[in-house]
Amino acid sequence: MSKVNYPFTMVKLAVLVVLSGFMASCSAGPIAEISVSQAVVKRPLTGKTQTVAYFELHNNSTKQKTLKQVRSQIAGTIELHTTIKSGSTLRMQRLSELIIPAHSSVSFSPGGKHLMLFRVAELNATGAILEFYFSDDSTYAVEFSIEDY
Ligand SMILES: [Cu+2]
Repeated sequence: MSKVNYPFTMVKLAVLVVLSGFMASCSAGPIAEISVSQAVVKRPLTGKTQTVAYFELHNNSTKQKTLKQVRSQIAGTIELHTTIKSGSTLRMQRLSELIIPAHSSVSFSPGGKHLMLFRVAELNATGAILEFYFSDDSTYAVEFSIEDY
């Protein structure tokens, strides 16, 4: 009997190990619906209280997400801006919201979309948390690094 059961038990053990490995990866968290990479806040120039932030915003979900607002303790106000070319001049335009289609990314980078931070205190730290608010009431706290221009 034991000679028959032994290999069977081994198989069950192997399945258990695979399952517990799977569950461990689940408890570490499934891929978040929203992720942010290359998140940088530029340290305001001396005497200035406004600055910009850049990042890549990834929608990893199967639904479109609408970014409504970004807030942080380091700034009085944060606006979503895009850059519009009119003739030969570039000018910034405020966006009331930003739609990120399912399974896609939006780049906030120099010359394009960016976050505009107003009433920024002196930034001596190397990082700051910005909170992203979406229309579906989901919010994400994102760690930005603070870098010089
Ligand atoms: Cu701007």
